[in-house]
Amino acid sequence: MAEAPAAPPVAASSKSPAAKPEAVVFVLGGPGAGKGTQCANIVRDFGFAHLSAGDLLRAHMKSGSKDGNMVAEMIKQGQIVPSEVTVNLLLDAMRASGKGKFLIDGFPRNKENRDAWEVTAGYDCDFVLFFDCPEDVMTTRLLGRNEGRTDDNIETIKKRFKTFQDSSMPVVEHYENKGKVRSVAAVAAPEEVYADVKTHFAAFETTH
Ligand code: UP5
Ligand code: MG
Repeated sequence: MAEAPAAPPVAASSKSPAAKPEAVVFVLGGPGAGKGTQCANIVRDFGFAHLSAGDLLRAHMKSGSKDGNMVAEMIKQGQIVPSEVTVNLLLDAMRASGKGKFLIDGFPRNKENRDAWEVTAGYDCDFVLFFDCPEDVMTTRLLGRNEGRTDDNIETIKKRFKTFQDSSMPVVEHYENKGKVRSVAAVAAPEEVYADVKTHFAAFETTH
């Protein structure tokens, strides 16, 4: 008798909810807190796929898609792109990766993002990895990055900080109230920060 096919790890269509993948971690923290830097370490040691919502949006804006100009302008203004665009990019990238463990970097950034994720994906994260970093440290890092990002200038950085405080911190607080936040001080050198990050993933692996 033929075996029933295994359920896909993520939505077969980005419009329909699917079974929850093995692990979904939202990685949050202010602009320049070190989310992308630390995600690379987690990928290397714990076998996660890293999906940066910002990277996906930047690729989308360069792809000539019809809403590309809107996305480009919103990033330059430090504003949060409408959830439908971001959630669909993330779910498509998850499906394309063929992996079952995901770091969702820089998302959800506001309540609308979080609600749209729960409705469209159909499941919540396992936990939130939060990088705690003061604005002066983040400013120095962003101004020294030199990767040609349209938002790494002091005017946009100030707007990004305001958006983060007004819209994104309430998301972190929501998850704090659910006991899902694993917070890491992000000021030290990358390898020291990672030592803390690693303890959270090692603990997750033993209990999950
Ligand atoms: N660096 C890193 N760690 C360091 C350490 N411990 N010590 C010293 N230096 C350190 O790091 C930034 C810089 O600091 C690098 O040069 C690094 O070497 C150094 P990085 O790891 O890149 O930090 P990260 O937190 O990833 O910073 P990033 O600028 O990517 O964060 P943002 O949250 O601002 O950017 P993101 O790409 O996620 O989003 C950009 C924009 O896209 C948003 O402002 C918004 O307009 C839009 N967006 C949405 O609308 N919706 C989304 O869901 C996501 C994004
Ligand atoms: Mg980043």
